[in-house]
Amino acid sequence: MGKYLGLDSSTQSLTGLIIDTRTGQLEAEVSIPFDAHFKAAYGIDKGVLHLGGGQVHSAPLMWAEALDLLLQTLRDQGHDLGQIEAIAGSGQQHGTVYLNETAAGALGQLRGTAPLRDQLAGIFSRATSPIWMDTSTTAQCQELEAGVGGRGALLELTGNTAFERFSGPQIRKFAQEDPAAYGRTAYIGLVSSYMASLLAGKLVAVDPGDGSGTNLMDIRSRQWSPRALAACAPDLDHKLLPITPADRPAGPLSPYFVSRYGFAPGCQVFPFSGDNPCSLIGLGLVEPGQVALSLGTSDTLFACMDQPRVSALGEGAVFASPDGTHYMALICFLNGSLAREAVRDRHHLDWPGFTAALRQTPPGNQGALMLPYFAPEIVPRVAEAGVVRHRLDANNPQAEVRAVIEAQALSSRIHSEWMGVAIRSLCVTGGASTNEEILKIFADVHGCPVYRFETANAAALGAALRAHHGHLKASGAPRPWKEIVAPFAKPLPGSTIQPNPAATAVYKTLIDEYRKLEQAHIG
Ligand code: XUL
Repeated sequence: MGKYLGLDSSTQSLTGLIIDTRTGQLEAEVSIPFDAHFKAAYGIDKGVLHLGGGQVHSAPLMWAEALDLLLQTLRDQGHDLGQIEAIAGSGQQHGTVYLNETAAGALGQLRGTAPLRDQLAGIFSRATSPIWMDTSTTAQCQELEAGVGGRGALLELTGNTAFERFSGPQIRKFAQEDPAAYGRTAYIGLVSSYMASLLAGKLVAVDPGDGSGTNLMDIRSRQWSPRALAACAPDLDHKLLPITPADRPAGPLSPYFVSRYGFAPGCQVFPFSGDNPCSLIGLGLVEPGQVALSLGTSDTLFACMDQPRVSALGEGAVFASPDGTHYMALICFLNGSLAREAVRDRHHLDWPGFTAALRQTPPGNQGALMLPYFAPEIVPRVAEAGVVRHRLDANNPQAEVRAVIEAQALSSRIHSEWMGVAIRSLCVTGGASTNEEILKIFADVHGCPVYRFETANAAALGAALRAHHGHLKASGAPRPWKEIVAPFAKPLPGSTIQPNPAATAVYKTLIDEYRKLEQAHIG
């Protein structure tokens, strides 16, 4: 025993990860890529359906089929699912699932003799689910903000201004455009609550972490806001599944999974959360001031906050942490690898050449600065691409390389100030995190230790850790989060870089110069 399963229902795949908490090891990690199995049957491309006009949907029945396939694969690989004590999961955030009045009954009567697909095809009042890539709801965002008293009011109430991808605007659009189907909808849930419902064989509530991605949840009370629901769509308070604490067991696993895959009858199901809130746990960020930065195409910063602070400028999303007490901030800097690669290519460098340039140049770059907007930027909001150089020679490859990395580090510092959290440690993941010279600059600019973390799937790991934490608590032997995450979310050995005080002092002055430069160019 001591084994837990974490599932991650993401845009392009469903992943299952089993942890063995007695050994501190990952026992299994299996992914079902949707395109490889369901492309023809569901007409998807990279997991999604492009329906025109910015509408991007996916197919909830496909996610159910993927669940069967994933569990069968784990079994075929020889994993004894009977040893799993509890399951929790993560879902791509914001996506909504629309069920008719037969759903609760169908979920409760699942028989192990036929696949989920055959038994659940009739439960949807809308065959497809709008997901986070959908950008078609600008009008509904404005209407929702106006309906609760303005942009600032929605921000204060829910922790976020209205975003096109968030569930509230998506639900409103459906109610407006297809009132008949909306009328036939008995239950609205999220990707996360839908996947948990399949497992529990009954409708499972939404957790506050994913509830925060709807524009409909009061971020302080962690309950639906009647004001936001009323402004969103008719009768929504009756249709939307309730919110439940993430660590309250949803119930035992449906007998369907017991008979079909050999799970133990007592295996518990916990509410699923969003993929980002689960990643917060999977990265070990369970104390305020712990921050992670994923260096990918875009750079994404995750932070654990003690309070639901918001950015007046809309520079990040705020979600409740599924740890039950804290909050998470998510800030996306669009010009991540995009900008690093643009500089590398502009100067015909390879990565070793890029790294050498960082080694050959001093912290502070002798006052040379760059605003690295190679593409329009999300944080800070910059509508049009345009690189700004200040005391920077565009023909000097070394200075250019240092300028782009310093800009990214300074920007991550300046635009996370609204969190009101002193950053104590920075965990860096993603492609560029293997570059020690880049990490040194982030350590010096933030004045805190930086360490590397390697994760195939932080969301699925976070889900498995949530199952462990919830199971111990439900068994009357709770353990602090810090102890739960420690064996699995640890720095790569030897990867920790301490800040250099002399360089940190240089950056202290440069932060204000960079801020002034930004303000001069983007107001
Ligand atoms: C977060 C967001 C995405 C989705 C899909 O706000 O839209 O990260 O959660 O992963």
